[in-house]
Amino acid sequence: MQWFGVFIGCLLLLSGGVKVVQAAELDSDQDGLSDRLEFLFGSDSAIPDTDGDGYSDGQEVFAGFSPTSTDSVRLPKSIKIHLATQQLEMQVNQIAIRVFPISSGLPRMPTPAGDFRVLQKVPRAWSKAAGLWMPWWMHFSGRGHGLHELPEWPGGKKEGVNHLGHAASHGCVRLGVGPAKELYDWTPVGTLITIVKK
Ligand SMILES: [Ca+2]
Ligand SMILES: [Ca+2]
Repeated sequence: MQWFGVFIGCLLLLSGGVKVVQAAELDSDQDGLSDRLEFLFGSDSAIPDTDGDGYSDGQEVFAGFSPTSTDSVRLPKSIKIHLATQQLEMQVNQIAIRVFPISSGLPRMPTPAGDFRVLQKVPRAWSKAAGLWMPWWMHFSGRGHGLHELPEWPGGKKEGVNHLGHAASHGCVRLGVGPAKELYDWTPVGTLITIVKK
């Protein structure tokens, strides 16, 4: 029942507004990797395919490969969640490549801090107790906490689109339409999730 309790908790919302967390960044060579990230990954911001392997720097970093080497050594993917700022970072080699606004648990039912792993992925999880769909569900705590898109009723009505950027759930981490699926598709089972309070 605890699992379903968390599901229900994730549906309880407070008022608020969406934060803009990413400004447009300069991408001089139009390879999908900003000049700032090219600097951090050591690639050339004037050459779209720095290592000449046929894959652009942006493609390689997003997929977790080095843009400066043709060997097959992977750069680790991870997810970092900042509860204080209600932001989620998709990280490659511990460098944030995307930042999304989230909605985590209320103070009385907080999202747990610590290191976790993605345990299970379900494209569209059904909450039997609440009678609602949780799109792009990724379970991480072993106690029913997960990441998912803003929930939906069977009729198609969607909740909480204007509540991202504020703690509002009973422990889950909610993402907006677009980011939730992008994160789901990008994340293998077993990926490290680090949740910090600051
Ligand atoms: Ca670039
Ligand atoms: Ca390349």
